Order: sequence, then C-alpha cells, then structure tokens
Amino acid sequence: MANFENVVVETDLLILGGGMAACGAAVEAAHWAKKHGLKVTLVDKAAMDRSGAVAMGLSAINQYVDLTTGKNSVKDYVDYVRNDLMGVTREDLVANIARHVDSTVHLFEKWGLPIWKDEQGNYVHEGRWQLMINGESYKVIVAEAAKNALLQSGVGQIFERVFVVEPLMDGDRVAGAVGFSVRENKFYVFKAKATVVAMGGAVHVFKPRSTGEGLGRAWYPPWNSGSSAYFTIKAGAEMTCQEVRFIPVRFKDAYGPVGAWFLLFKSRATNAMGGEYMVERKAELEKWGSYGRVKPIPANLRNYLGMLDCNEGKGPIFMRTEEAMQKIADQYKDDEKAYKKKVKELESEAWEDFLDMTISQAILWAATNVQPEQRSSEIAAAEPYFIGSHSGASGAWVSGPEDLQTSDSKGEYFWGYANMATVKGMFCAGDASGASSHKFSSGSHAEGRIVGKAAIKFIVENNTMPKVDMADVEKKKAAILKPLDTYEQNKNLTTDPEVNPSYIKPKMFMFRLQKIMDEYAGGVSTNFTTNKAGLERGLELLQWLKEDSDKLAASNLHELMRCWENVQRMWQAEAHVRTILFREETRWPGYYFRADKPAIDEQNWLVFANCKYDPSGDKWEMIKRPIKRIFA
Ligand code: SFD
Ligand code: AMP
Repeated sequence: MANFENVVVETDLLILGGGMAACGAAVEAAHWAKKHGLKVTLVDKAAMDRSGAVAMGLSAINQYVDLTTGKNSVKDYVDYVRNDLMGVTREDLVANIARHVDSTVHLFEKWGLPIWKDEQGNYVHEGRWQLMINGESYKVIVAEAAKNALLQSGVGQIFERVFVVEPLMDGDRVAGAVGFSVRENKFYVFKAKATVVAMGGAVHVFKPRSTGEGLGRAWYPPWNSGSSAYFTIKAGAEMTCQEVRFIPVRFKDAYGPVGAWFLLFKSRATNAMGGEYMVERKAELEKWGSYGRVKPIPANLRNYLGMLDCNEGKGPIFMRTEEAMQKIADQYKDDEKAYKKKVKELESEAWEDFLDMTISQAILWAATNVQPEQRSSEIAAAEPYFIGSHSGASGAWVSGPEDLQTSDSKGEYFWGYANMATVKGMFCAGDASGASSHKFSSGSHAEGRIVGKAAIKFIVENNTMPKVDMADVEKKKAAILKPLDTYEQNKNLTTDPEVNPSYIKPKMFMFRLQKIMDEYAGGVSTNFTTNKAGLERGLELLQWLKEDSDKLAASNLHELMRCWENVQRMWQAEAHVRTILFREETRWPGYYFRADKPAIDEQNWLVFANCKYDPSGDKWEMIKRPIKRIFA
C-alpha cells in the first residue's frame, strides 16, 4: 500500500471547508470558543484566500434585507424565497438567515469590502435585495477576517490543501473526518466533538455545455464537487430538496451572470425574431397556479419561457445590452458632458461586472470583439448545478432556530440546535444545508455564523470526545488511497496510461457519470426533460458506475483528489435521480420537466421530498415532510 503518514488532529470544533459559510463559522466560533476555552480547526481542500465559489470575486452581494431603513421585513424576504421556489421552502431557516444577514454585510464593509454608494452615501442596489460591490478581492477580505479570528485569538488552527473525504462516526454522533493532503503523503484523521459541513455544492455532475477545449469552464466552480452532499449522505443524515437543481441562465459560453443586466441595467432579452418571451409567453404562466402570478416571476419559470422559444426554433436569445445602455444614457441627453460621462461609466460598469466575478466572460467579449454598448450577447440556460445557497435548494435537512417555530412547526423543524442535521453534532451551512435558498454569498456567511455559535453551544452541552475506532480509520484509509495502488499495479499493462483494462481514470469516470445524468436525468441534451423509465434506467447505470468506482486509478495526489471528487459527485447524482423519481409531478419547469407528470400537483406534492441513506444496510429511504407556514 502507498506509504502515507497518519496525522491525527484532536479538536473541539471541526470546520470543513474554507468558503463563505466556513469563514462565517470561523469568525463566530472563534468568539464563543475563546469564552469557553475550546479549540477550533478549519480544513480546506484549497487555499482559503481564493477557495470556493467566490475565488474570482463577485460583483454583487445578492442578499441584503435592509432591515434598518425599514424598507423590507424578514417576512418580505421569506415571501420572496417561498414564491421563487414554487412554495417549497423552510421559512424558519430563511428567516433566521434574513434577520442576521445585514450585520454580515456590515462586517464585510468594516473588513474593507468596497460597496457602491450613491451621492447621499446610501448603498447602490442592483435590485430590491442586491447590492453592487467592487468585489474582485471579496474572498481575500472575508478569508483574512476568518483567519485572523482563528489564529489571533489562539483558539484555532487551519489546514489548507487537505481534501476531506469521509465522516467518522461514533454511533449516531459524528466524530470527525478523514482526508488526505493534496501536496504530501499525509493521511489526516480529525477527531472532534462537533463538525461543521461547509464544503460547497456540486458542479460537473451533469455534462456541461463546455466540453472539449472549453472543459472546466462552468458558472459555479468545478472544484465544488459534491463533498458536502457526500459527507452528509454517508453520515446517514436526512437530505432535502435533492431534486431542486439550479439551471442558471448565463451569457453563453463563458457563463457570465445575468443579474446585473436584468436588474441594474434593466435589459430585455429578445429572441431571434426580436420577440420578448417574458411578454409573448405570459399566458403560459397561468398553468403554474399562483406561482405564475407572483413578482418577481420565479427563476425557473423565467427560464422556462425562454426555453419554450428555443424549443420552437426561435433561439438564440439575446441580452440586449446595447439597448439597455443606450436607454440609461439617453436620460442624460440634454447635457452633452454628463451624457459622455454616463456612457463611459456604463461601459466600465459593464466590463467590471464580469472582471469582478467571471473574468472569462470579459475575455470572451474581448476575444470576439464584443462591445456591449454596440452589440447584444447571447444568453442560454446552463447545465444543472446543486447549490443550496442560490436558486436551487439541495442540502441536508437541518433543525431550525427554536424562537422562530410555531406550535405547529416545532415538532417537525426543531431538534435542539440551529442548523444541526439529523446526525448528532453535525452542522451544515451554505450550499450544504437545504430548503433555505437565496442566501448567496452574504447569507451563506451569516448562516455560517449561526452554525458557529450553535455548534459551540452543542459542544458546551455535550462536552465529551466521541470515540473513534482506529481499525475503522485504517479501513477507510486503505479504501481512500486504493486508487494509487490500483494505478501502480496496473500501469504497465498499456502504453497509454489513460487507457487500461484494469482501471478507470477519474476524468473518464466523470465523463461516464455526466453522460448518464445528461441523457437520463434531464440534462442539456434532453432539454432538461426526463420521465420514470428514463430515471430508472439512469439509476441502473449509476449502480454499475458505482461498482466500477472500485477500479478508479490515480497516478498522483492530484488525481487521487479527482477520484474522490467524482465519487462524491456520483452520490449527489444518485440522491438527485432518486428524488426526481419520488416527486411525481413537475413543479419547477425550467429546472427540470417530468414528461410523464407534466403538471404541478399541489394536493399531493406541496411537501418536501427528503431522502436518507442507511450506511449499515446500504439502503435509501424516501420521506415526505410537511411544509409548515410560519409567516402566513
Ligand atoms: O451573480 C473542501 N454567488 C453569488 N453570491 C452573491 O452574493 N452575489 C453574486 O453575484 C453571486 N453570483 C455568483 C455566485 C457564485 C459564482 C461562482 C459566480 C457568481 C460566478 C454564489 C455564492 O458564491 C455562494 O452562494 C457561496 O459562495 C456559497 O458559500 P459556501 O460556503 O456554501 O460555498 P463556497 O464558498 O464555494 O465554499 C466551499 C468551500 O469548501 C471547500 N471544499 N474542503 C475540504 N475538503 C473537501 N472535500 C472540500 N470540497 C470543497 C472549498 O475549497 C471552499 O473553501 S451570481 O451568479 O448570482
Ligand atoms: P444571477 O446573476 O442570475 O445569479 O442573479 C443575481 C440576482 O438577481 C439573484 O438574486 C437573482 O434571483 C436575481 N435576478 C436575476 N435575474 C432576475 C430577473 N429577471 N428578475 C428578478 N430577479 C432576477
């Protein structure tokens, strides 16, 4: 077996991930840990400065409720999220984030994040809930605060470039995690009294639009590879909304986000004939009950109207950047100097939007001679993403806060500690927690803070170190490192290391997973459409893929990480297929369409579709959970 040194780390709180939610957890946990003399350890697969979805920066903070001016209430935000998710959301979780998110944004500003201000010194809004930022260094700023909180207080330590694979369990309580360094032959065993799961969402589970020379380009980052979902599923946690993938409409081929264009620039999107699907297809909205009548129209329904155009051959769809910029500039027409100044300002805002968060879109514009003030750009629906923090909802089923429960919801939604999963001592935030969409970067950080505080409370009240069975650890170590041995033992069977009768390289494995998901689970090439027979066939193919995962091979540490990333994606895929199969309706057209159940079914399916893996029996259980209204 490959020779790896064991590094055993004992801590009180273990934070897995170093992204927005993990940074929030670190800041808050450091504060409470210091008070109680506890230790906090954070583990990130990458370097925190630029790890996670915010690596490239962002150009907007998408959740700011603005409670201080009284313009919006927590209920307003809950209403927005519930409507956007076609009625399926945990109001207690959304409200808990909404009431704390403004203070997170104020901390960002205090730590040095430039937020746009108008002449009166007020934040510049992109839309009702969104603030504009100069956010290229957003993650660096947020990570610095988290590092300072952990290291300067003396309570914390940070491990970077350690890839976390499996949970450690002590019966029904999480006991820590195991993983490996992606730089040196070290196997890590983290033992902890409580564990925060904040390892982001899952990208590249489905075949992306960018293949071949464009492979790797995606909207959400490919290094968010399903680690949170895998970790929680394998620990036996109940999962929720695993069917609620997110299909973002993005600038085509480089995935530039559209929010600034639709909300700040107030652009229209028109089809090949110049028609506007949001206007021409309005009648379609009637088919989706009251959700078709809310404002803003839910993201999946907006997608769906555009998709109907494309299905009829009316694509491409264009973002009318030139028209939108001209319209704004025209307001300054009477004053030539002001007009010229505004035109320049708009140009730089248009470019900065992408330079701040999706640099490749700016590069594509430059490479293809696009000047947004002169020419429209194509937009398109991207492949599916699993992201509990944006407009999808997949993640672990977690306890809500006690004080927001009604007598009716408490029995269903509260089990002791805010954001604790159904596994004792395991807390989830950001993309890792489900049914609380629209938290984005700021809400994920706020949720991380909620989790940091709750997890320390759990430790104080359950202050024993769970038992770790070192024989089980050694078994896990052998399984995790096996791809290195498989490669060494078989590499000489062929001259091309990529092709071998005795192993499969992670890239090929990923292609196979993506093809199954694309063709059977409603990916881009099947127009996001599937049905029972297709899903069942997909499940069958996934089982064979799972069998073959035993033959994964890695020629180095980097590939070992790729192996496990893809195994983790595969588990996310299985949870997804099982849950779309379970939910016998189409609730989110524009995200996916069940052709055999083409309508929404409020009577039977206005519920959460949950699932749970039983690691001891290797079985899945599907569960319906009620939706309790708290802000009726
Ligand atoms: O425009 C392991 N997001 C946006 N949020 C906003 O507020 N405004 C925007 O403008 C947003 N847009 C946007 C966004 C994201 C991206 C990529 C683009 C545009 C191009 C969404 C937010 O970024 C997102 O909601 C949060 O970042 C979610 O936070 P979190 O903490 O759940 O995930 P993370 O930040 O990706 O961090 C994950 C961490 O886990 C680590 N990790 N560590 C150890 N072992 C493993 N096995 C691990 N696997 C992962 C990662 O390294 C990372 O540290 S717009 O499109 O709407
Ligand atoms: P996006 O860039 O698509 O991720 O969107 C950024 C933010 O703007 C998110 O909060 C979206 O829900 C919101 N948004 C994007 N497009 C629209 C739209 N056409 N109408 C309302 N909200 C939108």
